[in-house]
Amino acid sequence: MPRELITIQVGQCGNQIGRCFWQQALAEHASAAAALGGRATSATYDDCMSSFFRNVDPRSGRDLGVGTPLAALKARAVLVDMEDGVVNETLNGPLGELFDQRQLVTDVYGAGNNWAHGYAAYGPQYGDALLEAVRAAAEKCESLQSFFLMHSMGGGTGSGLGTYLLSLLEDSFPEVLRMVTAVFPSQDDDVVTSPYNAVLALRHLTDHADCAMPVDNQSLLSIAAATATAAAASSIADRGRRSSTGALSSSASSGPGFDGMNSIVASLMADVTASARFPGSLNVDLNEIATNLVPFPRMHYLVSALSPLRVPPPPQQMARRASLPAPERGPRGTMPRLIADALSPTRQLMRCDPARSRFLACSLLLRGDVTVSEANVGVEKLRGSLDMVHWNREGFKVGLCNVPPPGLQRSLLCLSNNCCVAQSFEDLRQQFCKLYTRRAMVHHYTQFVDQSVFDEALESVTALIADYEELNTAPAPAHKQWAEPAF
Ligand SMILES: Nc1nc2c(ncn2[C@@H]2O[C@H](COP(=O)(O)OP(=O)(O)O)[C@@H](O)[C@H]2O)c(=O)[nH]1
Ligand SMILES: [Mg+2]
Repeated sequence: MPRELITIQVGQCGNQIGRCFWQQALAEHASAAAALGGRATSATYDDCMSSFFRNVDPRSGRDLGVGTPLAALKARAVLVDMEDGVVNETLNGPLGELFDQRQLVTDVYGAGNNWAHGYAAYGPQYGDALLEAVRAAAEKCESLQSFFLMHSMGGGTGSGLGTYLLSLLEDSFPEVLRMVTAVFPSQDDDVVTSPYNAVLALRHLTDHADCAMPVDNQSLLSIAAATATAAAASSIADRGRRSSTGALSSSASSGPGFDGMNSIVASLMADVTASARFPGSLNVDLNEIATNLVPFPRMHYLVSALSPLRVPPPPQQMARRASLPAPERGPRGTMPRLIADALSPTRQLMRCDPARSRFLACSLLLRGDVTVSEANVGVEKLRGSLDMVHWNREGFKVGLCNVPPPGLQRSLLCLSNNCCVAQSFEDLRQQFCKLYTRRAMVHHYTQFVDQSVFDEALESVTALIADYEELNTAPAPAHKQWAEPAF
């Protein structure tokens, strides 16, 4: 019986990623789509869907159980933004009916890309409303397993209010896992205060999340570009039937450009939760990921890579009321290919190269038609080639979920708890220090918080980097040498 997850999307980035995520979640549960279109009455609400969705009688608002016909799906989600434009777009778009008023916490002014405004002003002001919305969602779960926070680190609302909410969750729901998908700014980010916001938020992510999957916009952008190229190539090869793929890449270039990037993050979240939702021969739920991949509480940053590239379903397929045709199956990647791609630095969702640094642990979450023995052969090869910390040489966690992502036969999500994240955090720390040595823009923050918060955040990120670096360079203890008898 799958356990439930509640997503909490905070700020512009969090809500735009959330929108992509819910589109993909609906596409994945495509067996329900016909009923969503109102044409088939035979589709029923099943266990797999219950992780992410409630099945609600639209007239009475009453929850209908597993096994009943689909009535109306509501997402187990809380939408939070202090500038309500993106949330309103979601509500007025094709996904609008997935959410009701009790799931929303919004204001109109925004946090001005200032972490301190989100954390210290909006936090206390909206803390009760946030908890109430989360409680309402939690009460509708039978066995709530995890919160899934989505936000950016570089702005004000997602970064400030998002991290404030994380400690509220820790206090009010200590037994529920706190997973986070955090979008880090690119080095040429438009938001000039983004290094401050990211480092200030990082301290709270380190202290209050159970597990975080950092992604950065530079990496997302280059993977999205590679995906668009792959999509264009496949549409040339297969022109007639897949002309819609071409429409997707042109909309990505004409729009704000975030759609393709956000869809990669949505795939990450779909894959990391797939094993908790769908059946499989080696199920790995989120608790097991946290248990196996996080050896020390603060060192909970998992670098992710998806293999193969995912071409998202065209927008018209993802509309809530549209019928979803059975996805076309792409080529069937071999295990060595999937693994090699997932370890390539060009595929990491964070600017990192895990294969060249030491692993604390590694997880391979496979979906589709991969057999246990194929997976074992893959892990065996990795065991010989990756640098694992000496006290966790067996630290591989493998998951096998039968249901592949739409459009693929098989896929791999590789999650690495790897010392290479230290370099990304060091780059961020240096950007922070460039501003902070001059105390530039600090006065915007000291309206809301004491300046000591800057020093504490700097200390926290410095210690985190040092922890990873120490593990990266620590020599393995020499094997005990048996002295040869002296005769
Ligand atoms: N990947 C991605 N990044 C975003 C998106 N929207 C904003 N960002 C990034 O998030 C940061 C700004 O934060 P934003 O979410 O707009 O601020 P907030 O609304 O105050 O939380 C910058 O680094 C932006 O590049 C999005 O939809 N996707
Ligand atoms: Mg905003």
